[in-house]
Amino acid sequence: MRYFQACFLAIALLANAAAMAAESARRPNLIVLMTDDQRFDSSQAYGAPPMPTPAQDRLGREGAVFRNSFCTTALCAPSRATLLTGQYSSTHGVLNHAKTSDLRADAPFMPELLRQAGYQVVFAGKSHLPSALRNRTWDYITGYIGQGDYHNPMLFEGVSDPPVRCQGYVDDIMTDRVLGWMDRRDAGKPFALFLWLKAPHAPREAPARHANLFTTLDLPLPTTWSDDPLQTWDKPAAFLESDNRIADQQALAEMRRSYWRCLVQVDENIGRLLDRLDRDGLADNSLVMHTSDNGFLLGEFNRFDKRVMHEPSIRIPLLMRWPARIPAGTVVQQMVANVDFAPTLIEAAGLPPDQRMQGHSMLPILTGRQDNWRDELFYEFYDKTGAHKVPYTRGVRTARWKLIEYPETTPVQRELYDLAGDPQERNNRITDPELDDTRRDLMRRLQRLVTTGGARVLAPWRD
Ligand code: SGN
Repeated sequence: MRYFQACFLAIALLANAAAMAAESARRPNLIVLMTDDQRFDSSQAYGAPPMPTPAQDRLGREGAVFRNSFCTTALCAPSRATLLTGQYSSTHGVLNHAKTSDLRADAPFMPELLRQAGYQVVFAGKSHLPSALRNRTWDYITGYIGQGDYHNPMLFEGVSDPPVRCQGYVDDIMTDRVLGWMDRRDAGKPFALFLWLKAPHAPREAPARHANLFTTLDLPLPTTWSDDPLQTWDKPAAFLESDNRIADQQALAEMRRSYWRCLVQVDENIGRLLDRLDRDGLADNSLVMHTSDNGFLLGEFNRFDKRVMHEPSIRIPLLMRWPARIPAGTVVQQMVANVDFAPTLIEAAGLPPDQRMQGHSMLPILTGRQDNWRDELFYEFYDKTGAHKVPYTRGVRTARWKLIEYPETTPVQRELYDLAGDPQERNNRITDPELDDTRRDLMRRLQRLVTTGGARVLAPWRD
């Protein structure tokens, strides 16, 4: 009898182990492609940039295009940290680009949660965190400290060796290294791969093969370009006095040329990765997402850069393909934020939600399982001493309205836009008596988000 019981137990254990192995084999690979300062409308999947973008278009066509995707702070390091933790900047602790501004020890670190669940985890490229993520455990990590260089960059591999000078173009090398790792990976385990490219961040240098592109590019001026930008727009001093004005049309033309030139290789490198997934038969059960850390003003209101809460700065591209779960051609209209990305990856990996994360998995809205999605988006910005002198900013955006405030100004300066009638945010209606109720409602929402929204907001609430 004992003998039969033992046999039965052994068979049950084996069956269980086999089921677990099959389950883990089915878990999707997770591939997170990120660029730096890539505008929402810079691929054909969203807009009409001056070059073809076949790889990004393919992701959108074969998966989902999120039409309303936003960052919760438009700055590189805090935004990247939000993707990695599912938390707001003021909660995970990366507020700006100060050398001391790194993740709080108690912040959830999504790649580590995946690693503990059996994923191979790989990071390649720009993190912009002071640690360069070398204080974490990876199956493979390569990248650089801070902004890095485009040409012949100093790159590290592993967590302890010092960076060494490498020949070539940074985003090409990072992609090569990721493809090289794919040759060596353990095919019995799923992987989570973060390939975070440098382009099109300033000082925008394209690879030599594209150096002469767009020399004669002649684009119309942005519709909010003005010959007298300080008088034209009814915006508060906090916005007008930021140091982000483009000198003249010639400077704008040069900025646009270098910006678009830099993005051509981004699509090429994404294409190389997608081709490899095809070749290795991995495409069907891999979730591939492509996004950017923030958007970029490219001449709107005669300005450049990100940081501000206006649409070109906070809107980010988000394409997501996972043929096994997401129907091709899906278009998502709901407002999603980068605080939702980590919870989404965690759910896709089959893990329970991490209660410390402040966003929500987007899988239910992708598969039509959920109607009651967020109807407001919280924004915060804390790099007031960094480049361009943009003051502390916070605000709330709904599908129709946007309230922006600069909490350290006295009296508090604010902007209010009706995005339905004024998507370009030309008319600041903060003092419009017709919108008294709307303004009060948005102020209440913002106060609730600031005081109870879970973010450890730095500037207190003031009426
Ligand atoms: C950094 C900033 C850019 C900024 C340039 C130039 N990037 O590269 O936003 O335009 O400096 O600044 S950041 O995301 O790392 O902050 S300037 O002050 O010299 O014009």
